[in-house]
Amino acid sequence: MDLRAVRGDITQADVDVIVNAANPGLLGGGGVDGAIHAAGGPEILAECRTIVARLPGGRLPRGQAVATTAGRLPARWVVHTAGPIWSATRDLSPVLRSCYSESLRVADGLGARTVAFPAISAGVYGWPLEDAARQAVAGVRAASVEHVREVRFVLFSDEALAAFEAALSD
Ligand code: AR6
Repeated sequence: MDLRAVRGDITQADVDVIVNAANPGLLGGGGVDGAIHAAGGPEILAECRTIVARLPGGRLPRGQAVATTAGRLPARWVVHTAGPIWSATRDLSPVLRSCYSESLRVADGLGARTVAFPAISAGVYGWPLEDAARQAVAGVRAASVEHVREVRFVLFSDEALAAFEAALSD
C-alpha cells in the first residue's frame, strides 16, 4: 500500500472510497460529516437510516465501519466510521486505530483500490493532532488488504498536513 498525505477537501477526492468521521447515530453532524452529506446529497443519509435501523441499539459502535453509496460525490462509496472522543484519562487509541483498519477492511471488501481518510477524531472529538496522525498511520499499516493500493490522508489545514507528513516519515 502506498500512503500519502495531501491538503484538500475530502468531498472532492477522486478515489473509490472516502471515509467519513461520523458519530454512532450515523444521521449526520458537523465537520467533515456535514460536508460529505451536503455535497453528496440525500441518498447517503437515506442509506445511513436503513443501516442504523438494523444495528443493535440503533448505533454504530465506535471503531467499526459501514459503507453506503457516495451519492453525487466523485467517490464510489462512503465508508462511515465513528471515532472515539478524546479522553485525557483513558487510552482509547486502540479504538481510533480500529477506525482506520476497519474502514480499510470494509473498503477492501468492496474491491476499492484507492481510499481517502480525514483526520478522524481530530476535530469536534478533540484528539490532539500529532497523536491522531500517529494512530492513523498505525491503524492503516495494521490493516491487511487485497485490493487497496493507495491510502490518501486528505487534510483540511496546513497544521494537519504537517502532522500527517511527520507521522508518515516516522
Ligand atoms: N475535508 C477534509 N477534512 C475535513 C473537512 C473536509 N471537507 N471538513 C473538516 N475536516 P470532525 P471528529 C477535518 O470534527 O473530530 C461531526 O459532527 C477537520 O478539520 O469533522 O471525528 C460528526 O457527526 C478535522 O481535522 O470529526 C461527529 O459528531 C477532521 O476533519 C463528530 O463531528 C475531523 O474533524 C466527529 O468528530
